Amino acid sequence: MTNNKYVLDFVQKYADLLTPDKIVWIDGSKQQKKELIEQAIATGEVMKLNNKLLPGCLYHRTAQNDVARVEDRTYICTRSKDDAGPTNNWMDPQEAYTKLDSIAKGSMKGRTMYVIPFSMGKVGSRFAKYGIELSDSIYVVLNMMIMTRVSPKIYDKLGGTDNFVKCIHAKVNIDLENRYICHFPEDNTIYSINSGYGGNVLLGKKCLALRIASYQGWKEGWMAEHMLILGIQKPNGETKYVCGAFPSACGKTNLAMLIPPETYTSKGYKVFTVGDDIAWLRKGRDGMLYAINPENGFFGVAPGTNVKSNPNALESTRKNTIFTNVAINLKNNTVWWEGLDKNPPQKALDWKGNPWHPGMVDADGKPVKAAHPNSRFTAPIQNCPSLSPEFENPKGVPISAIIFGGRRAKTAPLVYEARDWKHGVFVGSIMASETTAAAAGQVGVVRRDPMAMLPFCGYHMGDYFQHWLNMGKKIKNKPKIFNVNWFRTDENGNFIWPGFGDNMRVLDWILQRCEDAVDAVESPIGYLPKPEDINIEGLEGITLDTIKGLLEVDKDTWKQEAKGIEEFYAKFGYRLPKELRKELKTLKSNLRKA
Ligand code: OXD
Ligand code: MN
Repeated sequence: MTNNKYVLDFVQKYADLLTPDKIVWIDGSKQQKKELIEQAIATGEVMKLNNKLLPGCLYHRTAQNDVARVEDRTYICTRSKDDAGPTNNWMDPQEAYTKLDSIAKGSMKGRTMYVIPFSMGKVGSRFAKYGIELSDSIYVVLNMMIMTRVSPKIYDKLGGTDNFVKCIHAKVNIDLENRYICHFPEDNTIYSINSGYGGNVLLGKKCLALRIASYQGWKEGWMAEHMLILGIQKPNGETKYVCGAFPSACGKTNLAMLIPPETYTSKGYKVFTVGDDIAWLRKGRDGMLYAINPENGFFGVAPGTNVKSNPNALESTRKNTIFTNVAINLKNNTVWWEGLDKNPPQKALDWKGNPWHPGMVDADGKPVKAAHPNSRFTAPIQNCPSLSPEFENPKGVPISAIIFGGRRAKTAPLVYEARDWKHGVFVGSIMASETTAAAAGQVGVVRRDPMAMLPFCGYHMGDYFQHWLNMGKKIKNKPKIFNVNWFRTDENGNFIWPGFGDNMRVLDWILQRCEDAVDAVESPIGYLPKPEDINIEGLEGITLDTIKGLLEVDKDTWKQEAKGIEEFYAKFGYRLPKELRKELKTLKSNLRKA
């Protein structure tokens, strides 16, 4: 497959350690894929679904102790502990290699090791980064073939160099106590053991495209961000692009695939999806910031996805998709999950493989879920009806606005604009979400999640903030930066803003601000819309007064917020950029004066 010495040495080194019975080099061909699917069906690793209703779709169940990313077992292994920073778990690289090697040693005996060459970003583009993942899971191979560009062309592109991320995945025995997801940014290496769940094992995604790439971007002058990318085509045919960073489970996939309300579609507006989870950003020759989505598929949360909440996502899953930990409808061998429709299957298997029926309760009388709340679909991006025609553009798309957002019941208004790039970096750095009643534990606990990168930044977050500030100095035509909050609640705890497609109304204001087409009002936290500038035409139950309420900035709440920010910032010590300290001072003084 290749003569590249570095690739051959890498494969040999781990073959010697893990001792697989066989090594299979993945060539990206249809024939090989077909054979792998047949093998995985024969062993029960995957199941075929109804080929008429869900052509080419497969089903997989993970181990019950292995259903989500494990942040507490995820490490950044830099030589100096300080370089991983206060927001990451750290392990000494030598200690980590030795520990993981000793756990994984010999674990592929009786198994096959697959060698998966993949690219994040279009092969050959200036954005692209290459990786080679070794894995003993056909499920991983099949998922990587959807989520990334798997191709032996990557060996040609390497041209004899070691310019690839070494990714090692060994299932071992899916032992939670010995599960480790380790990143070695200084060695361009990822090492994941004892898991078979997506985010821990599809190493191109969170591990490479965010943790390792954020470090590479820092060193090389670009950015890897936990952001969706969408395009808004205006009635005159012009398309403007926006990136948005939101913590996990805040609706990024829904926003990326938004269908505008009638009042916009009737005028000719259209929204295009470029990406739903990750953006890589680089300065373009024209001084604008350009973004690509380095992925090639969606690894989306199934529950709650339905024809109303996200028809584009649902449509994306109707063919050649892998479903993980959803329920099986035994009547027709299709899939179901909570929130798909109001017709749960009368006879089903739940995500654990147990018989399930509607209304089922456990021994404590609690409802039994058919699908795991974090059950997923892995869908090819080309299936998405709203996919942007620019998705494959190797140059990326020019970004007009960056949006940050979180889940705040009271603090943040529906939308506000940062005064400038520096202030925008501050706004991103103070991003936070509150725990909701739906989650176990206390309600309203604030979790700071700067730029939605808390679990994904591969180096010291203070240096990361500085990198953002430095990028601002390099980009001549900087995107404007905004913060949105779809989750403000009324006195009964109900969401006030309808969200989903109606978020287009907020995007509309944002675009108008980018084009200097509308005024704004100064406030202690940044620029706010004039309430009448948020289009509420055709929106039932929302009046100008509702919008006024949604845009309110309560001084006392924000004084509390400033205290929380100060405490959070204290973690970063001398590595917190002085510009951000200054922004916090400005916020406090604005609140005093207001
Ligand atoms: C994801 C996440 O799976 O952010 O995208 O957790
Ligand atoms: Mn994500």
